[in-house]
Amino acid sequence: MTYDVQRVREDFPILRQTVHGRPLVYLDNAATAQKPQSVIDTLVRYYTEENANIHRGVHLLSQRATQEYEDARAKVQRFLNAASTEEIVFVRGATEGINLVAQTYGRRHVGPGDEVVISAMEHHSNIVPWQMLCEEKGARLRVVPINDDGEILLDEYEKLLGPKTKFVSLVHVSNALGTINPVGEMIEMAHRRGVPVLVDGAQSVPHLGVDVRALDCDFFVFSGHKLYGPTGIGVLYGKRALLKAMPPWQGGGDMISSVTFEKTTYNTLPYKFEAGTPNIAGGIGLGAAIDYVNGLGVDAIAAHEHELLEYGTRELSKVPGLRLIGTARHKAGVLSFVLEGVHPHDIGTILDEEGVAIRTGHHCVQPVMQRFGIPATARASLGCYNTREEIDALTRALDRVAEVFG
Ligand code: 7TS
Repeated sequence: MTYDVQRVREDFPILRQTVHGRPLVYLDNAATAQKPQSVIDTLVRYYTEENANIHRGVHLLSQRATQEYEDARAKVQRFLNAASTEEIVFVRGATEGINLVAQTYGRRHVGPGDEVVISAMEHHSNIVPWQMLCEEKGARLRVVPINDDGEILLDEYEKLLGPKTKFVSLVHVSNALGTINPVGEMIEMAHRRGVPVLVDGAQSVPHLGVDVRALDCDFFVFSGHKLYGPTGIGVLYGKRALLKAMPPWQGGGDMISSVTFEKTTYNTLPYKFEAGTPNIAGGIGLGAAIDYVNGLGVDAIAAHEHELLEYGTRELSKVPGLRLIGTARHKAGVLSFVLEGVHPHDIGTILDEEGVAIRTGHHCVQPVMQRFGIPATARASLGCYNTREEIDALTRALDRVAEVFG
């Protein structure tokens, strides 16, 4: 079956609008993706017909809301190929998932003189929580370097893994460079030394098929809003045995099994990590987003985006003075670039006037910018609804930038 991108576009009502009098060309999917009508309808239906708190009511609405929320958890479990719904913890997003692991597993297992290993292309959300932990514990953060194409140096990684290594946390797909990291191999290398690994899948889940059991990662996090779902909902996957042994993080309702002033016992998995009323609509909306993505087929989306990435790479390379940042052999749909003599923010502003939405700045990866000796990049990032014509609109708009600054 061929991928009918025009059909896909019809599912996204926001794409019908014009911006500054021009058709919207949305190329900021790494920041957040747009929502299909089915996800929007699910949220409206939930609030119109079902809204109630979950896991507590005997009344019909509460039972329905609980059922839908738990159905969504099962969809996530199947989507990631996790062994059980006990391994799927709903959180606010990738950021909260990483903080949860750092503050529970990390605090328990990382001590003075120990080391936590990350890569040089981590998003700030996979740097700062580990830095905070290391500071608190007197431990050391070690960083695997990358080459000029934006690829991890595996032999350097190997050298960093040692008896002091207590944890490894790696980004699957870089948001700034597009690099797809060989996380399967890197997990195997860590496991040979008995070190657990967290994979930050914020940018991989929307663009590649992810199988947490095939990867054998110990933890995996992603955000719903980059997967065509709502904001404020995300997932922490953890292997059951690890989650079970971990202390809870936040205390409150729903995460307990019984409370007295003397002693509290905790709820079973995954509820032990879900204190307080969660983002119920968000969870249900994420379930609808997963249905949507499954309907298109993750492999079909990946193939479409890959074709666009290759086209975009060719077309952008023809733009005078343009330098692509992130030229790894294995890449997902991210085109980061700088233009000689033009600040990325000026590129962003002129592109916006042409209706082209991209992101400019450091993309929450300041160390990557330092590594490449640049203050910022302009970044076009692809989604399931982008087209070749939109890449052409981007290059045309870049010609306008050249006119203004030429
Ligand atoms: N990890 C990676 C690789 C990311 O790209 C992001 C967000 C996060 C973690 C954090 O996700 P959150 O949903 O918890 O905020 N990346 C971007 C971006 O590239 N532009 O805006 C947000």
